[in-house]
Amino acid sequence: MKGPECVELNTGARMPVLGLGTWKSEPGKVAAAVSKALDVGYRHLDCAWVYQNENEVGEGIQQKIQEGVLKREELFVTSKLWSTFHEKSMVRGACEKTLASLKLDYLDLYLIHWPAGFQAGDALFPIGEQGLVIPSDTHFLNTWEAMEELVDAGLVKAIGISNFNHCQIEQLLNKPGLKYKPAVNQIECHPYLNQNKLIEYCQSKGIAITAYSPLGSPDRPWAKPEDPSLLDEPKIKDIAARHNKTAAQVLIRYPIQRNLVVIPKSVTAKRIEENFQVFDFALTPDDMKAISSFERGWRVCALTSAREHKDYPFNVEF
Ligand code: NAP
Ligand code: SBI
Repeated sequence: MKGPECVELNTGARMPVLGLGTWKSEPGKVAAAVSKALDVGYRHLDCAWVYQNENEVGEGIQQKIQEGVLKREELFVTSKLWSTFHEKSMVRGACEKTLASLKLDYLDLYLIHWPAGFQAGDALFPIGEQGLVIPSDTHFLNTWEAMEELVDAGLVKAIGISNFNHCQIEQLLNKPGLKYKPAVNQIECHPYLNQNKLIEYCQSKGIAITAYSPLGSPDRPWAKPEDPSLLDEPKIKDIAARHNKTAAQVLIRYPIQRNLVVIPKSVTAKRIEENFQVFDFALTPDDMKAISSFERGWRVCALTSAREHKDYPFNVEF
């Protein structure tokens, strides 16, 4: 079977432009979702320690490798270092836990999930008196050195970042003694938050972009009835109808035509299949322009409990 399209990373590795997201995928459903995705041709999975479901994601992977549907080397698996593990001494252990849960001996990509470090401990979001997250006294430049060691130890093929703004990336690229540049910045990106400036900056530095929440994350826990809804936008539905496609397929095709990687989440078999059927049509330049005009600076993942953190990424323009 012909694999899906890929982008080439600055490591020389190829990363499939479409992956399955797994945030909010319940442990009881995600193994079947991963199995279904691998059956229909997905070769890229987006995971994270904080999603608390990596063990079950690993069961889905394991099942399909054992059935001979695919070999490990045909799959691209990303995971992320959670913010409570930013101390240099904690990074390797965190990565090893993720590898054990996923039942893998290496990751294709390991990201620093957020630039801001949180107080170490059992709480994933340690919250202090003001309702704000309690910071750690770490800095991502030091955490990055421990990420580089994971590459040298063979635990991960590539390292990258997520939710970093361009000033933070500039700091990383200018770090004295930098050994490996980030391969990817994974950021929120959809027609309500097109991220033109940050994308242009990263692409100019050879850093690939993964677009998260491409459908506007309708299952985000903090959704309010008055929030805008991409999947219900009449103009997006019109464009979809003209191509005989669904609004979700248009929202997934849109970042692909911007040379981005995209990771829609679903645990519904029919949608997992639908979301993969995006390589048999093309949006026109007019469609692309119309879709980009929904820009409204609207974020799903603003992480407001960290808004006063010294390394909070969203207090600058991009
Ligand atoms: P999303 O992919 O934009 O939306 C997921 C929601 O859309 C789910 O409710 C899903 O429902 C529904 N859906 C999927 N396909 C659909 C279709 N064809 N028609 C109608 N509804 C559909 O949201 P997301 O989960 O926030 O983002 C995607 C992934 O990006 C995450 O899962 C995660 O892997 C990653 N992410 C990373 C970060 C970060 O900080 N790095 C932050 C956010 C997200 P069902 O599942 O019920 O089918
Ligand atoms: C979680 F598991 C819990 C909360 C939460 O809020 C911010 C967005 C995020 C994240 O950090 N990465 C995600 O994919 N979702 C998340 C995850």
